[in-house]
Amino acid sequence: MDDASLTNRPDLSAHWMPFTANRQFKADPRLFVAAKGLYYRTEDGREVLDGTSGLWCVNAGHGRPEIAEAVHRQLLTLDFAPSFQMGHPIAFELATRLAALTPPGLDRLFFTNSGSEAVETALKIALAYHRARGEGQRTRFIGRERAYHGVNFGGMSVGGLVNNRRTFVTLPGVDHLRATHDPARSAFSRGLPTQGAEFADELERLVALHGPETIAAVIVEPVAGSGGVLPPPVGYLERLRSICDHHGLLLVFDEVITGFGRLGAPFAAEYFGVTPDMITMAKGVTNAAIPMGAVAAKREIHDGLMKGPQSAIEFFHGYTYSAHPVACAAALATLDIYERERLFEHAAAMAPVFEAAVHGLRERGPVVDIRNLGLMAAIDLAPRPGAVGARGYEALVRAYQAGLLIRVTGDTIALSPPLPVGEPEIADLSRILGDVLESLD
Ligand code: PXG
Ligand code: PLP
Repeated sequence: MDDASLTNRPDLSAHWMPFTANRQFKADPRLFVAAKGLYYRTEDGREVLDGTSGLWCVNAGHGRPEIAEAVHRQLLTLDFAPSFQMGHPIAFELATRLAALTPPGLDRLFFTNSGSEAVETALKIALAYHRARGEGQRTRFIGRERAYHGVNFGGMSVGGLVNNRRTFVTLPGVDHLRATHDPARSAFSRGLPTQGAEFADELERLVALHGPETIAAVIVEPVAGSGGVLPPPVGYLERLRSICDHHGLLLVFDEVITGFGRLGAPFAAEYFGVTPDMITMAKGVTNAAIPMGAVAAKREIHDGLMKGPQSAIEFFHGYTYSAHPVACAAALATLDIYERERLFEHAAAMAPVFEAAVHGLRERGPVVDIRNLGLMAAIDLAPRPGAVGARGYEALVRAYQAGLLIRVTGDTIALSPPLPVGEPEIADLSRILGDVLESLD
């Protein structure tokens, strides 16, 4: 760090940083000042390979001029239009484009500004839909342990990460399936674990416990992301689908991370060939250039709410910035890039290279498990006795210093490079990370 960059550094005290060890960070900050393609630039002028697509969101790589130009144009054409009782054309255009990308049948889109808001919206749609069908007693939700569904009260409640829950009250009437991770049988699985489809049968147990007629929806990430990249066992999602069908429960796939090519398909639903009733999405929809999220709902769900007099507002829900014109413009430009550059196909082609690279790190340090699917992977480190998370944090700092951005929660390293990643960058990523892992004591 040279002195000039230090004197340029702003005062760090007022910004209360999200999900950050604020005091530790501010004592030794890591600031990015620019980004292009697969690389960030730090305030001291170093290039850092983006091994995480920012926060699993910059799927097309950084600094895309097409998106910047679309945003600029839109701001000067129509910066904002009221979202309630007024409309603007590209919101409809974007909904139609997204409906063509989601699985057949899920062709009604409700826009939000984040994944957290998409989750709240999906839960509320489930309640409203059942109520409109005369099953208003279906108010319970089933989530899963180790799930992340954002930070608002609904998503936190169906989520299963203890640190997100322990300080706050959660909604009543929520139960959880067990997480599918089963290291005793499935450590170092490549792709889907072959064991564990029967974990889905817990849903039958919860249904029997609460009564099927009391449950509105089941929400799962097709591949748990924040909880540590936990691919579902072979057959698990299919089994959840059939239990939901049998008891009239809606199945929601939270695809905030798995959507937009992360698995080499538009959505995980297509990748797995399992069709949920709703999909929540965010992040990659705009390549993270402008915040946006959405819920794709089955047409029957939407149509089930289109009742009553024409003048009635059918669903009492929405955000000031639902379908914000600038976010819509960014999303349309992003979808164009995905299509033109065939980025989902490219991600599918790179997935085996990525799998081989990450599993090649098994002997390079205190590694106890490695999991992967598509362009997402996690490496579990053995916690240092008495200091859970210390090795993980050291790995983050050393990788950053060595020119690689990784994501760490506790002692789990997560990797999710931008979809245009090629063999040379995958090789760099595994070389740098291998050295970092070996340096850990
Ligand atoms: N659902 C899922 C499945 C997510 O992964 C959200 C909802 C919430 O989205 P917003 O846009 O409100 O953050 C997410 C977000 C990480 C990490 O490193 C993951 C997320 C966000 C920030 C960090 O694991 N996932
Ligand atoms: N709080 C107040 C006082 C508001 O007026 C509004 C919106 O009008 C909100 C919260 C919700 O904000 P948003 O629609 O951006 O989610």
